[in-house]
Amino acid sequence: MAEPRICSIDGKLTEEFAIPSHVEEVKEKMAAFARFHAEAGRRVVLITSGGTKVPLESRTVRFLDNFSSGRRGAASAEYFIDSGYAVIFLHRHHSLYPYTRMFVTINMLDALQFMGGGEGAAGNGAEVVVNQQVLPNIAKVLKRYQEVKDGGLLLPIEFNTLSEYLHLLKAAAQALNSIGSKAMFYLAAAVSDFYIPTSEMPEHKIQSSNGPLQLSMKMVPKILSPLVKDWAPQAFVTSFKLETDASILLDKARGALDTYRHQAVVANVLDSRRGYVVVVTPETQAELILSKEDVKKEVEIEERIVSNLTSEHSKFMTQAASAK
Ligand code: 9Z3
Repeated sequence: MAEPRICSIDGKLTEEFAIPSHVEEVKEKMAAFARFHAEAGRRVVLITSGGTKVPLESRTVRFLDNFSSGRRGAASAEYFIDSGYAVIFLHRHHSLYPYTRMFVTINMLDALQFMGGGEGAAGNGAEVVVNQQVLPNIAKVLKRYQEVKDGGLLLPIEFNTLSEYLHLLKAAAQALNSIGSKAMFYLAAAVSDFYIPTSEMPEHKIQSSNGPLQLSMKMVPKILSPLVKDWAPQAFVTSFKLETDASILLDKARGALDTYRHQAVVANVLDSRRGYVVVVTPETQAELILSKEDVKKEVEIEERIVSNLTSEHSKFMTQAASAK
């Protein structure tokens, strides 16, 4: 019998990528979050962050992953919130997280001091104090984190596998569609271009006794296309373009804008990504560079990226309003 033809990306997503059981519940949460903040006059940005995990076996022992730490997404979330946005943070489980990102390399037990007291051998109720030399800026960061939490300005959503990422991004796009041009997408996650469909994946651990492993992987559908055309057509969409060869970067970024007809591409090279990016729009090209002085003052490039994009977003919203 002939294989059923899967014509659309929607069809492909449903057929080839397992749908996470909680996707509808998460979609409702994201829609309520977007409606609430839009009614309060806030813009909402959906940030994707971190790498994706592509399993090689259905009872997964091995998988393909990539370098992304999630720092770009986590830092940007903080700057978007500082600029008045509410943030949906769609991030890879255990990748860097806004506010806590500054402390992940610190051993928590080195940062705390046991002061005695408490009851019994377990010391329940004992006094424990924070060593602020080990956790620099902890008071300032904690204060800000609590304000953000109390204000309900950050909605974290986790993904782990490529399938979860794809379905949750689709759900997010549909959830944000109702707030029109107030929505921004900031697609900083490093998403795999290749995968093994469930139907072709071995169930059990691949045996090394069978000799060297040859993998044949399919292309992951270009999700930017339906996102821009169908799921959230009124939103401001920023994608990221990563290369290791700087000489092809800008052509690739322009190519993406021509193909998908979205609003902006942040172009970056792997090794220089913390200090240099180019924000490309159909009409403009802005080079953002951190000077030595900036680095000394611990300025982060995400602050510049967010500042550039929020003003592009403002122009976009004004144009959308005047076109009505
Ligand atoms: C990026 O280019 C991000 O800036 C980084 C940030 C992943 C480099 P970190 O997480 O790094 O702070 O360690 N993201 C998009 C990468 C990507 O896979 N882009 C695709 C491409 O270039 C298109 S969506 O083809």
